[in-house]
Amino acid sequence: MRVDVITIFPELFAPFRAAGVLGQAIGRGELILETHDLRAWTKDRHRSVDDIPYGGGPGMVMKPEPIVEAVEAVAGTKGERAARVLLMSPQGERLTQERAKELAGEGHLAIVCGRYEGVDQRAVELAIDEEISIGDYVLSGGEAAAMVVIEAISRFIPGVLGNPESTQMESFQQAGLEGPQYTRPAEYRGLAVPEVLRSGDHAKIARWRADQALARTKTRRPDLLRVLAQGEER
Ligand code: JA5
Repeated sequence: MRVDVITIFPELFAPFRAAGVLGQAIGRGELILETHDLRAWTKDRHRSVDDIPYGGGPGMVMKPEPIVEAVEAVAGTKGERAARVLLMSPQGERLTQERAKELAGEGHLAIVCGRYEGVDQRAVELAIDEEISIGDYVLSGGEAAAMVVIEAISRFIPGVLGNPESTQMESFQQAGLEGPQYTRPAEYRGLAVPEVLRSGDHAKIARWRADQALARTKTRRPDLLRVLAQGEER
């Protein structure tokens, strides 16, 4: 899979690309992640990517030309697009595990990261296939949100995770939360690992874990249980 990111801060992605399972997947060529400095598509002396808003008001708006030309260079023109083009935006559809899986099925994604107060609507209409939000909070730009999208989708790329069982587990558990987890030592600062986990009784352990997961979901995310009970869209 290939992901091209268009941003005025490509340097933000350097440590992200290098670390962990994502870095290993890039090293093996399973994921190609390229960043592109939006200012490369500016033509003025100051390499401007923003301008004042029509109609007045505070802040600046991203100019359409650099974004449209960057997307055309990276993903092709709208009729013959090589990539699905996303814009990180609080106005977009919310990212879910299901949506991440669908996006991972695209061979090629381009992700545009906004800054300032937002993007000229003509750029959205001409260059963007889909706006994606990661949640209802304000960020200063799309870069951190793009990293969330990339990390979520990368986990579906074959070979990215060492242990395919853990993705499967997570997708089974998608409807609910996981329970508590423990590693050694058996006692730490007076807090003991629950005896059942040290019992060796695997059936009993599985039941205990399921109970714990359900109890935690009931108290912390009752909305997820309604989804489970009714099989409604999440
Ligand atoms: C802000 C100029 O889903 C949370 C998000 C917040 C936010 C995103 S996505 N993009 C931007 C942005 O600000 O481009």
